[in-house]
Amino acid sequence: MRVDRSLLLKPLYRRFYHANDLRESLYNELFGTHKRRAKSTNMLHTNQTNLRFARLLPVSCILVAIFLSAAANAATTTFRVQVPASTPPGSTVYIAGNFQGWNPGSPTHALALQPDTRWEITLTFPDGVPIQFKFTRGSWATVEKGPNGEEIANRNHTPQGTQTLNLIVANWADQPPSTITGHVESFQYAPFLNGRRCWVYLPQEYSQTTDRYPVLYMHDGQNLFDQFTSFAGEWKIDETCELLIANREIEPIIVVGIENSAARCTEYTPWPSSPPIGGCAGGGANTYLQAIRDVLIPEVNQRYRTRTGPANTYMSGSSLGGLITAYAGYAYDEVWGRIGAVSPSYWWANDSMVNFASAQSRPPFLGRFYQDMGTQESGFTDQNGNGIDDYIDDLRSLRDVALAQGFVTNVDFLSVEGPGHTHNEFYWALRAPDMLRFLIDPCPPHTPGDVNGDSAVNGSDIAPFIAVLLSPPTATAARFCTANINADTSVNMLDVQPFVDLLLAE
Ligand SMILES: [Ca+2]
Ligand SMILES: [Ca+2]
Ligand SMILES: [Ca+2]
Ligand SMILES: [Ca+2]
Repeated sequence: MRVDRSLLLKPLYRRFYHANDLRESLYNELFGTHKRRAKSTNMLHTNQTNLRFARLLPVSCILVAIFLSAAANAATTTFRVQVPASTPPGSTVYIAGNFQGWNPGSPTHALALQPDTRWEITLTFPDGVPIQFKFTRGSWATVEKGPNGEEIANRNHTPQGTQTLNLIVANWADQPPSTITGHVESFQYAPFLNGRRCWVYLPQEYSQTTDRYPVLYMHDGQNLFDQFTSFAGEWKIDETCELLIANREIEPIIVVGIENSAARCTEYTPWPSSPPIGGCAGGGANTYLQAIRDVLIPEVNQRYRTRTGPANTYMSGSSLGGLITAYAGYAYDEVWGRIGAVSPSYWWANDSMVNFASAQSRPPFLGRFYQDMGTQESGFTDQNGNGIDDYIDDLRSLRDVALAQGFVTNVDFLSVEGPGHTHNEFYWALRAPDMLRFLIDPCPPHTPGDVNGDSAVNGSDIAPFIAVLLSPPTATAARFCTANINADTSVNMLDVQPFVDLLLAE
């Protein structure tokens, strides 16, 4: 029970200050027996100041006791709650429990959204009395659920003293379960496109290292990781990255997925279309790409341990997001040095992309260029009557431009035609592993044998080399790669002699 000390003490203090004989007043208020004893001895003590203090002493003790008992009976618990990334914007999170009649939407039990995206409330309870509770978004139809969307038991807690609970809501009852795998978070940076939400995939090892990682920027961010937020299923970029990184097929990367908006068509198109298509006149890509370059990328480099520059900054997207990706590779190669254009809308504005690319020479910083297309993007369309699907015609046109510019297939260029593939996330997810394998190397740039990463190969690398040798699956990518001297797929005894050779050569 919450004890308001000021209410208890207020009448005492009032009497303390206004009674003619404060001691008598306090004794009268608190102890009838003391009062009688005090009165019977009053004559003896009238002029003895030291004894007046002696009589005041028990009063002080009582006041202290009141303070202490009030403190001992109340416990304060702060609930810090992480909610699913798919929680609808504008939601309010509530705590409902047996301490407030299980009201799922009590305004006095609404949590407050914190700058770090956690929700927080501090409540006072009787000390040591167990409570039960759950979190809601205002009703039992929006109560929290388990990791697979299942019913969960009430949460239990015994408040004692001052505590902070860090809790995670896995799902909400009114939403399908999230399909996020691994570590995916989101942020909104107000200066970037009015706080456009960006989703960020971080590799498993990120929290255990001080290493820096390349960054893949992707469009249609809400479709990459989670079926809940997606328009028509997810790309499974999170699942694919987890698998390829675990298999050491690609080095760990950071993926930043930029959400699309109602202005998607405008933002993703480099040229106006005449006439407008589906109400979209197009032509906003430069503004959008420059916002990423000038506002988002510096912010991402602040927030995360990134490797920077075109050799470490990549882009991918599909459909119109594939069009703008190819455009970025040709128009902003000094920013994005590797690109993956998936089912790109090269047809936009009368095949302007092919004309734009062919009018220039190879972009000097465009280190890798991947493009793909399904052979059945929109059924089979052959308006030019050459017997080949027109989307494939477009793909091959840009392929021929790239090869003529000096790109070499399987070295720095790859053009993939997906047999029977149509225009949707299912097939983009299917092709994503090969795109990532082509764009992302298995190892970060490294010096074989420099396992501790101090730019020299010497005796100080022996202990870390042995550590990786004894437990290669747990090694970070950087250590695994520097210890894998013979550059095969594992760190084992075959790497020992080459390691010794490197040490002796120094
Ligand atoms: Ca996923
Ligand atoms: Ca054709
Ligand atoms: Ca070293
Ligand atoms: Ca090896």
